[in-house]
Amino acid sequence: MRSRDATYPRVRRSNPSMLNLFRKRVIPEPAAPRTVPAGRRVYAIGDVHGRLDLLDDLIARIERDDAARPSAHTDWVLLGDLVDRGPDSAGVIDRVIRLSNEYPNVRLLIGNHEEVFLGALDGDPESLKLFTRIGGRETILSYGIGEDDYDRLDWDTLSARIRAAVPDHHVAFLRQAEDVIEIGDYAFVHAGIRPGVSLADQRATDLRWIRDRFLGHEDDFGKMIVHGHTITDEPQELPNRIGIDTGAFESGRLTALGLEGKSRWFLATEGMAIVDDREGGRAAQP
Ligand SMILES: [Mn+2]
Repeated sequence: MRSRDATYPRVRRSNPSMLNLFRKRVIPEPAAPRTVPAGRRVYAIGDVHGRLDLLDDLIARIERDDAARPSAHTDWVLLGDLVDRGPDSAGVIDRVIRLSNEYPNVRLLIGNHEEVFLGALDGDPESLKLFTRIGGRETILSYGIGEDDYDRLDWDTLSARIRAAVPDHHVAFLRQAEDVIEIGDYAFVHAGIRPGVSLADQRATDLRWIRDRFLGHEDDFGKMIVHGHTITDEPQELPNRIGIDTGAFESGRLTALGLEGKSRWFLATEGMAIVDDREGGRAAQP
């Protein structure tokens, strides 16, 4: 889709026919309702960030919601950023793996935090340093490495300890995470997409990290984009995108979007924040 053209000629109010002509071009027609294919139901889950307590709660809510609706083929889409910041990233990955064993269609998108975690697990020193600056400390501790060791070990030793501590099946699970999932008129990504570039041609770095260029874009993207990555107090439901990262790791509010036919609905945990008494409080985004 092309973006709105700022140089488009101004229309004088005295010429209604011209106004209508230009309106057609400039103001999008009301879009047909976005749908998922008949017989399917989708639940997309926002950034979990180590909050196993909230993930358990939300999964139970989704299971009740799904059971209360007519039988359907149900997809679970995790929008990425399972890890970091919250206290139990290892437990969250275990839980999602268990979910994928319980249900046939559980799919994970790779978030920027998984990207950095995988880089650290590959032994890349810069990734490890970045990892520790964006909440990776909590992930490392959740794999049983002690706080004293975390503080004391040099980078090389810490890197080796992390690689030894994270089970192979966790690494394999993260490595099979996807960058884009398309279902009907919806496309699910972690962060967003670059305007003016087709879904097929998007760069991984945009899909996992983009903010302003995507968030500020007001025109249609073709598909309705469902994303996490950028925190808002409430889910953001706009004509061209739906953001469902409600900052669970500190708000206690983990949000899911349900989709079926033309319908959309939100499910969320109640919003019990954990107390964060660490020095400096939470890290800045990302
Ligand atoms: Mn995130």
